[in-house]
Amino acid sequence: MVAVTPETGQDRALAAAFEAAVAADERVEPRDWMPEEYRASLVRQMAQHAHSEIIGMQPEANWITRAPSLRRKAILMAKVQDEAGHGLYLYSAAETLGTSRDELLDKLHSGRQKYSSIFNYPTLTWADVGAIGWLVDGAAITNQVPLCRCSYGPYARAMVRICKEESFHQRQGYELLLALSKGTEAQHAMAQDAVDRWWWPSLMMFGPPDDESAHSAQSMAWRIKRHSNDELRQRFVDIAVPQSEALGLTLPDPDIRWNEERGHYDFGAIDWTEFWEVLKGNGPCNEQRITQRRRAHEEGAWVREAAAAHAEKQARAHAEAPAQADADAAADADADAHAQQHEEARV
Ligand code: BYC
Repeated sequence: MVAVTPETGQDRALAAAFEAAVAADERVEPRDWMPEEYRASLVRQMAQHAHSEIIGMQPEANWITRAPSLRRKAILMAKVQDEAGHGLYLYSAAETLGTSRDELLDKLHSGRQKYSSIFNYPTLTWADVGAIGWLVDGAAITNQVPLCRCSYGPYARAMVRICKEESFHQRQGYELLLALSKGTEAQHAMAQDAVDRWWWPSLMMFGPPDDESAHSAQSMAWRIKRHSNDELRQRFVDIAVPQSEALGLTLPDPDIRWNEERGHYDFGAIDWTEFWEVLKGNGPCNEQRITQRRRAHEEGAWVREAAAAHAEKQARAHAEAPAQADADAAADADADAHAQQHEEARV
């Protein structure tokens, strides 16, 4: 099952133990022996996933200042913050495989690692926030729930929390779209237009068709992925069609119809040329997204430097005089509290 070439008796025993653990649905943990190809494939997928979370903050953050009410603004801010948190869990999980966050970000910024195709589309109206929640987060959950059973422990555990938060995101998008759909004629039209634009790119999120998916077979053998791209895409369509009916919105695909024999909804052909073009960097927003990401990284350099200097100072103090370091930390906390009081007094 596993593509390794064990050279010694010990290597063969390690490879056999790994294969047996995966076949028995046991979790592989960071200190366990694993084939280099397994490690590399996980880093590839987890890095792409982490990058998608932080790039995914951009299209939605675009609407924070223009949210139509305080309630909607508070919800959207919380959601965008959650996406940053998801990125952090996933970068941390990837670090357990011996890579650093700096290295992964460098690969994102230089175009050597990907992020999800979906975030290269623009958010043109407020209804897009709802369509992203309903369709994009809905597709993400469909893909990610099986990842909670991924063979690599840290990734699987990160996914449990992420999926809980994604479920809330999906509900808020659905509720937002429902309010628009049942609102004025103009609001309904705005919701319909957003769904028309986000439907097909959401189906592309699941990746290329199975016969063009380079990694699926190996990733499924290693139980990183539990289902193929096409299986998950079908599952999503089957969930989304009745939801669209409840929303009072149509999906932009005249070929959608229930297939009694298959027990699934049939749907029309996906434009895979568009998908591959977006992956090559030719989507509507690729350049804007990566430019903004690089700028945010550069502007955050002082925060990373300050945090590293602080951590180094703390570590040095602990190494030199643990008791004194604790006293210093308490003094720092007092100083912070004092500064905060001072700040509040000024306000
Ligand atoms: N976009 O062999 P395949 C979110 C690439 S974030 C771009 O089938 P695999 C959210 C693929 O990487 C959701 N590239 O690959 C955040 C490969 O290229 P490389 C993100 C894609 O890995 C903020 C090539 O095409 N979710 O929900 O077996 C706000 C061949 O593909 C895409 C995840 O990342 C794509 N859509 O399967 C709101 C989930 N699809 O690497 C929401 C974790 C494929 O050889 N990832 N490619 O250069 C996965 O489950 C799998 O990686 C995929 C692809 C199903 C996406």
